[in-house]
Amino acid sequence: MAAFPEVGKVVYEGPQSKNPLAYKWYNPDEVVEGLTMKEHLRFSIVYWHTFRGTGSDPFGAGTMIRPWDDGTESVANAQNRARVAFEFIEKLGAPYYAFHDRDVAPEGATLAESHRNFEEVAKVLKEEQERTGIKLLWGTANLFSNPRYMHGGATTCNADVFAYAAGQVRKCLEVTHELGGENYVFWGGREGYQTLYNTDMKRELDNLGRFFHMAVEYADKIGFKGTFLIEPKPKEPTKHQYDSDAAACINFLRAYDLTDRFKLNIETNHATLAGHSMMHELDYAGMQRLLGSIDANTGDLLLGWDTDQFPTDIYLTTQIMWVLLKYGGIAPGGVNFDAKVRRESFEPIDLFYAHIGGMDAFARGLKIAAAIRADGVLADMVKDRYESWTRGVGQEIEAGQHSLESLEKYVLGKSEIEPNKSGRQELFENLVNQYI
Ligand code: XLS
Ligand code: NI
Ligand code: NI
Repeated sequence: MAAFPEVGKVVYEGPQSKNPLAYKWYNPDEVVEGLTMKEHLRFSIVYWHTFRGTGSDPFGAGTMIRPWDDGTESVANAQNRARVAFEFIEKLGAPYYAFHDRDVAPEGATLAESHRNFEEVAKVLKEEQERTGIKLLWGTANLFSNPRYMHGGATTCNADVFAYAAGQVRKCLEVTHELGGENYVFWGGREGYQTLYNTDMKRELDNLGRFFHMAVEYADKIGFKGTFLIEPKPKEPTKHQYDSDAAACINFLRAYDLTDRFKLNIETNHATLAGHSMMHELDYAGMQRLLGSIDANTGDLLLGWDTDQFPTDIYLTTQIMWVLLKYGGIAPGGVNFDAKVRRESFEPIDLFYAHIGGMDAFARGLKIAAAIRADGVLADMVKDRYESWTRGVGQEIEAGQHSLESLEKYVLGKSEIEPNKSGRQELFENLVNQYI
């Protein structure tokens, strides 16, 4: 029996359509800069928010109506839910999904039982992947929900907990590989601290580096070729998350010699919690060739936590797609909707509205970014801004031909230096608005 009988396949009807269950902008086969929208955007649906989110918050119980869910933590319920998830993803026409081990299958009383539960549900995931052609963008292990991880998984003070986390990640890597996962994510759940008074930060970070090397070794052993991704986030649940932003993550990867296998999964709401824009985080990772994938959502700038809202702001999606195009696209990563419907949007149909809106916002951002690039006006203005580096002393400096002394001599020998040019920020902003 269908879980969403009132919804058929969501199709592109164009901007004039008034159908709330149709795409206005996301036209999977439309070609932009030589690739189809489907290939550019590589949309992925998250299992945790969309199929496990209950709508509960610290002030009240869950609100979500999910008629297919019997409310138990049984394997049979998890298997049934998996089939519902694929019905949903298939109707949306999204090519990928992503999960935590504990979203898809219930945790058992022992690690062995958890592994068995995971295997039982993975069988259904595999069947459904084969039936629908939907693929796994990434898997990840939940090393933060169970109370055993109160001090962290790979950065815990308790060596047995580190061992438990290792066993859990080994299994999750095995299942991710078995399901053809194209990436594997580590979001640093409780890898951080609440106070430095009780924390040996050096030891914790060394252990985190060690943990990641173990993951790489195991991946090599089983032939998993996917990209490993770490996901920057500055706070929540810990006061200070070790993977605080793109720059901190990249420094960590370099310090522990992991850059050949790891990249970053950048999330909008995490960027803003870190006091950066998403565009900044993407550009920073991109310029270092360490941009791997994105978690597409948005925060609320008036709130200081990870609200994980669906992205609908066209400026945001334009900026994201602009940077992704600049660095040659996101594959084998994707645009993964790490977003949840609001507690008050409790009906199953809201899941469709949310994703359709997010996918349309990204499709529009892609088209706008491509138009800006095709026109070249902005790029030319940037080029002009840095024009002094293409000739004379600028060119010589960049060619490594100068020292402090030679530059001092150069300036002393001139009657006056070249005047500055206006930054023209307002004009740049006006130009972007012409394409929105
Ligand atoms: C939490 C993270 C999480 C990761 C997956 O803030 O965004 O959802 O993406 O573990
Ligand atoms: Ni995320
Ligand atoms: Ni998040």
